Amino acid sequence: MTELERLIKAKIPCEETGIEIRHTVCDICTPGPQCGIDAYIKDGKVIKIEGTDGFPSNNGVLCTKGAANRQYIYREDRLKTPMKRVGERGEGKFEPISWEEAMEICARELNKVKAAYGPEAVTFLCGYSKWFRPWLHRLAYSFGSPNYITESSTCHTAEVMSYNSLFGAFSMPDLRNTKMIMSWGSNGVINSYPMGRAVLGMKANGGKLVVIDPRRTHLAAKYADLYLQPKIGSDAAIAHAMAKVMIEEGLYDKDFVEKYCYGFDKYADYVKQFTLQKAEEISSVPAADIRKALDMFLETDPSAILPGNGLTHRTNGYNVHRSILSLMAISGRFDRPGTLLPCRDTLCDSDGGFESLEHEFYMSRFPENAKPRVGSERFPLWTRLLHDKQGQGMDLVRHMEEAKPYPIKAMVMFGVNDRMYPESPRFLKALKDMDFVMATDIFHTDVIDHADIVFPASTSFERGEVKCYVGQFIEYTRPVIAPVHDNKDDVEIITMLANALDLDDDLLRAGYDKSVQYILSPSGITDWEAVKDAPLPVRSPNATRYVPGTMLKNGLPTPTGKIELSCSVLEELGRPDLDPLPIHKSSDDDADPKEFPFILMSGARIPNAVHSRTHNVPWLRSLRPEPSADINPADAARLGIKQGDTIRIVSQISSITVKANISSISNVGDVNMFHGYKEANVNSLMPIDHLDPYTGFPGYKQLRCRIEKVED
Ligand SMILES: Nc1nc2c(c(=O)[nH]1)N[C@H]1C(S)=C(S)[C@@H](COP(=O)(O)OP(=O)(O)OC[C@H]3O[C@@H](n4cnc5c(=O)[nH]c(N)nc54)[C@H](O)[C@@H]3O)O[C@H]1N2
Ligand SMILES: Nc1nc2c(c(=O)[nH]1)N[C@H]1C(S)=C(S)[C@@H](COP(=O)(O)OP(=O)(O)OC[C@H]3O[C@@H](n4cnc5c(=O)[nH]c(N)nc54)[C@H](O)[C@@H]3O)O[C@H]1N2
Ligand SMILES: [Mo]
Repeated sequence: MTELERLIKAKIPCEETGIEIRHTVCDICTPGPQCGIDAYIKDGKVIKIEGTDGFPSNNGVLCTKGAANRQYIYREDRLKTPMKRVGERGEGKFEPISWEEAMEICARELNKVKAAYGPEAVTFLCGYSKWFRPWLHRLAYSFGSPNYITESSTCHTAEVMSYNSLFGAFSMPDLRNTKMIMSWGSNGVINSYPMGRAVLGMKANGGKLVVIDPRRTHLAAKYADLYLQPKIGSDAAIAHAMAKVMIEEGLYDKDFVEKYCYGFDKYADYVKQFTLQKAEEISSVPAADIRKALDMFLETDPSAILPGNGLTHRTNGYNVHRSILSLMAISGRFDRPGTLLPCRDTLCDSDGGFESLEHEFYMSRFPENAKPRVGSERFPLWTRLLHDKQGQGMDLVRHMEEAKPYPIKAMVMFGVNDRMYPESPRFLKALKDMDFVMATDIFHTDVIDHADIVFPASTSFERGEVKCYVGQFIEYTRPVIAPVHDNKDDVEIITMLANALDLDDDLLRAGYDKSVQYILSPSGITDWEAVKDAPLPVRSPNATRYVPGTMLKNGLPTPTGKIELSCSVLEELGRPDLDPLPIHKSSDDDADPKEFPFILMSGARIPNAVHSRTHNVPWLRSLRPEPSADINPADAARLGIKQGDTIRIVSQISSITVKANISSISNVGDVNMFHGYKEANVNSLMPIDHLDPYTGFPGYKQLRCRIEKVED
């Protein structure tokens, strides 16, 4: 081997090898982390990646998914060119067409639907990807449709609703300054590395950790000072028992409650029935452990509860989440260092340290005299508590099927996968009845097969974009490679569509750089090219840090101006099925417990997958090659199931076949499985109406089922 061949084999970046390092970010995962990547490029191809040293979210490290980016971007199943459907919807027969022709067809068909049924008959829908959302949002409104909907109908928004109803603002525990964390249905070491690192950092500094999770997670087993393993969905009973002790023993913060809380008497009266013994009966957590967790929480100051999204994935999820936040309120742990602090959104759910014009960017285009959004009548609390103003997508399939209160006739979809929805096959079926369907994705999915016009989207390596990070940093990337195929990034696609539709919207039609710089103009940054050139994210001149105590001083942005232990919006709505108090509910489901004795928790995060998008990445798939469900050894022994046996999970509406993974991570009586697999779609088990009536959120983490061994 020559010296040069050796250098190339070792992927050494230098002039002789022609290998260059260019900087980008990972976009496989949730907003917040989006880690810095050094991409090694040779002859226009990515040959290796590393985490960027000094980058705020990852400082040189990449997780399993991030490390697999090279395989992700060069996947065989990528969409390679714009396409037009030639067979039936769902058949997957397409022919390539030019970008211009495809755009013309979209403009013509969307305008046809608008003329025949009104603009609201076109729904603009997007999945998990966040970076292009403000542009899609504005596109919907500029087109005249109020129906902008995202996967947030199942993700983070129920938590936002819970925070908004108590505090009037989304808040986060101040993990860096707290001395004790109660990680309640949250698993940062797998779900969000910056959060996980903060929790472990607190532990390393001598802080205390309580974990409350039905699954014996790595965090619970390895790091918790105290671990409570409740029955799935029993958490409100535990929270209320803690509140009762605090109130009856005078351990709550009386002055704080008097000054800042609304509805305390009603709440105190309600929680009276939850003795520690009753909470033990409901949750199976020993009363003494509940008491011990409470004492650890109260004896350490500051201390904080970190509740997870997963808590809201049940039909009483909003109340479970609120019952936990109420403990922060009555213990006076809000708006001071080390407790809960209100957050700010600069761009796409991340805080860059200043108020941007993002909200203004789309709301200024909100159509006059718009019809009610999808889901807004069925889920009035959703509409009332969200400042963000989008439809609740869990009513979309019903709306498409019934055409009530008005018809939906066309879909404009960006990165949508049916497997995120309960009873997923119904979404595909409803697509078949549309007049027109347009879809973009990076990969060829079942939804793509149901579209009339398809656009191939770019990965974060092939586009430039802005991200914001905790600590008030802004990152602005440039593409590090040319598009791998004839693909374009989502905002380019939106811009082309806005132009093809000839919308009266110069800013949207001007493209990404102009509009993102408008949105971020309050940052005080004027030389954006310098931000793009910077080796690491920069801080804006106008960035400020939130000063704890400001919100309490200025009055809370709730209708009563106080922290609401009883939700005043619900009191005013007066719906008998929506209780203003965070009530506990024992059963979640109308399935017969004798016929369906197990509780299925689907979608607790695993290290090697993000939803549906990574199941086709070979390195990631190799870590857990087959769809599998965790069942407790005691249940497995009772049913005669051995490790690796094939089992059937049966719900009221359907069944799937998977491998059994016998593990004490799952509690007795629980089954736990990840979602998004094409060959075993766990969401096909879930009835479309298995929803929380307050938020519209699906009960992903609590569904009755039974397990059957499949004989070979
Ligand atoms: N059973 C169960 N179901 C769940 C959950 C659960 O816990 N359990 N969790 C829910 C939650 S919280 C969420 S957030 C949803 C997420 O659910 P989805 O939104 O379905 O998430 P993904 O499968 O990651 O992404 C959807 C599609 O976007 C495509 N995509 C990726 N990047 C881009 C891009 O840059 N541009 C475009 N145009 N497309 C892109 C992917 O290829 C994929 O086909 O799932 C929900 N579904
Ligand atoms: N690796 C990976 N990371 C991800 C994602 C991914 O797909 N893969 N998705 C991202 C997205 S979109 C989101 S929304 C977040 C979700 O973030 P989280 O909500 O934090 O994630 P989950 O893993 O769904 O749930 C966290 C924990 O809640 C527990 N839990 C479930 N039901 C109950 C219950 O009834 N009571 C209690 N006490 N605990 C319960 C689960 O066992 C799990 O360990 O993760 C993000 N991070
Ligand atoms: Mo999510």
